[in-house]
Amino acid sequence: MNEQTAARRDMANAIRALAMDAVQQADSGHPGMPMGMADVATVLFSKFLKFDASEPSWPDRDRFILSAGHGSMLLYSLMYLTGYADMPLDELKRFRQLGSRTAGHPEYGHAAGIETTTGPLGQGLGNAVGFALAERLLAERFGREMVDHYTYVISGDGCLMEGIGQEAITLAGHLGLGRLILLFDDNGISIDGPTSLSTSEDHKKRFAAAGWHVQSVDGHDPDAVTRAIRKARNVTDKPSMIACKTVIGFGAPTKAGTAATHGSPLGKDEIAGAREKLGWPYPPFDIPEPIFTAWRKIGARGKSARRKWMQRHAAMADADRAELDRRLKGDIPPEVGEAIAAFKTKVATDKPSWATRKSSQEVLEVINPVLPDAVGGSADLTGSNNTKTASLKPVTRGDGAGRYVYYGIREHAMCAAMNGMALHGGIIPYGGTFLAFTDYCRPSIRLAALMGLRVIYVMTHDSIGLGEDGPTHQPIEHLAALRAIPGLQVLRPADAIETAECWQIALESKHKPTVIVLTRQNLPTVREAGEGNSSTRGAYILAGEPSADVRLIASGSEVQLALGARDLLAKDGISATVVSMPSWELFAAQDDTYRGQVLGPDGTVRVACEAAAGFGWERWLGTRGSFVGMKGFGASAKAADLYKHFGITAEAIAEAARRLRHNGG
Ligand SMILES: Cc1ncc(C[n+]2csc(CCOP(=O)(O)OP(=O)(O)O)c2C)c(N)n1
Repeated sequence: MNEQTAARRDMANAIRALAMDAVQQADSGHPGMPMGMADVATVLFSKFLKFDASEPSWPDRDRFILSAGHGSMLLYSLMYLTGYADMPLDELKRFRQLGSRTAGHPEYGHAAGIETTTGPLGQGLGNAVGFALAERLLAERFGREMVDHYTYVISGDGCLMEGIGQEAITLAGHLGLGRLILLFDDNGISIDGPTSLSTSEDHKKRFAAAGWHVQSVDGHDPDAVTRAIRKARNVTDKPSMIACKTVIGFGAPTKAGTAATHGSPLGKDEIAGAREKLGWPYPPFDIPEPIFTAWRKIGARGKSARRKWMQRHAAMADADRAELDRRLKGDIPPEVGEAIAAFKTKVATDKPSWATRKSSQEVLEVINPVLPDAVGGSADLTGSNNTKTASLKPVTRGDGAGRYVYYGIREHAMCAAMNGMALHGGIIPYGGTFLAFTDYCRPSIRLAALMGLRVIYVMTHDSIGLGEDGPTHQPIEHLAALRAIPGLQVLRPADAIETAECWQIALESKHKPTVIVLTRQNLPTVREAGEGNSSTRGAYILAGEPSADVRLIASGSEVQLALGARDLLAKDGISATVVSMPSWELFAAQDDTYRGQVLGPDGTVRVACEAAAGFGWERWLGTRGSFVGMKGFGASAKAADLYKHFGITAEAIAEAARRLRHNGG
């Protein structure tokens, strides 16, 4: 073995040792994957990855995504060895413990240098498509001088078996994302045992069929891996997949190559045997000086590239530099607020009867020209979600100047890619499908909420009001299910003015994802433009006096029904106040006094109405409340017939109020 080979082997063994020792100390975790991929990762970091460990957020760094998030010790070891300030050795020793930066799976925000949260298999691969797409779009705008980086992603069999994997692979292939390089940990093992138990797929053929450049190497031959990555980088018009044949738990004397190394500590004897087999006689967590120094050198290797980038940044034209900086900071230009205010004034005069999906499009028509950060799209429902505006050209394989992504029927990958774009920075992604199909988006929406990302979901056809498509398409429990996700804003506007306000809230929420819930059917304008943005408080009094003894609370398309019920009650001499509640989360964040003013004191008769499941509404109803809504699935019919059939009417709301008043004395 020559000197260079020996040094590389030692560097990879440092990763192996840290992974097995940290997992052993924590008495839980996954040593097999880091031990298997240590050689590949050593080649990637030492020869190719452009990064500077002292500046983890440098915008033009290459991105390294560990989609196989259970192998978190691979990432943590690399971060420690290369010198990330947030990853001292102590953090490795506290792997998986409360308050450490080394959670079981990598968590975005826990340590600078973790690019995304991974663990739910396939998500990282979907994110990587978004990262690579963002890179391409920004390079088109700001030039290769300023935006010139690769996205590397490590996926295992799990990521490739997951359905989201297929969506992500075909989307990346279709768009020809040449700077996306996937290193497949081709070890043939998952939790249950050999992958032959559950799959006989030829991944290489599958990737090739999706338009990827495909190679296959021995993942323990650093020279072969080097050649393959070099080749992949030179393929500019296709994403690249390198199937790296590896042995899971490489070095473990009896367990290597078996599922026993996947997700449990190796045990003291096996670790002692591995130390011997690998030629690593050092104590746990001890990295000998020359090996440590070699790794630290790699961590500093990107410094000169970063300095040169800083010089180019300083030399940019002032306006371009200001724009790049603004976009990377994620600030919204003031023109957006002005455009929204002007829109509200106009619709307050015109009082259109638009579906809120149409209102959303009209809002986007005024926002998109002044917000170049916005990149829209839809999962093959562009004409239904109304997500495309006149100024947006499609993003295509040959043209990165577009700002509209035809995601195809790939809801899950769309949402995962949007997470990647938001994480990359410089882009504000929004994308649409039907509200019922948030079920297909939910895993990525949940991660956007966990990470605190500004991703905007345009979810139309939001109730039985969509009509004849019937129960499969009519969301029932979806509002409740989305409202149950911590940190997610669910906004359901009642008319064009609230729709504009909801868009403003979504755009100004730098660290929160937002679902904007919109109707297919037309709705009257129920609001005046007013001062400021009333929707930011989540709920507000739309009509009536705070002193009235009945509160009628509704969101979206049912606000008009509450207004109708108020008129009916007035005929009986009962005064009622209508509360429009576009957002539970924003209302819950108000102080008690405000919430008390809007809902009235406890004991107030409150009737809530939403053409959806009532699950959770008791939160706002108090001791004398009732809910008018759906009790089961919908049906296929005209919207007006369905509202009558399911008893979601102004009459039903008024009747519920009368009954509560009567019962309560
Ligand atoms: C969506 C999802 N389903 C299931 C799991 C549980 N899980 C974690 S790792 C794993 C097996 C992954 O196999 P592979 O990618 O081959 O990893 P390796 O065994 O090579 O480490 C499973 C099923 C998960 N993390 N995410």
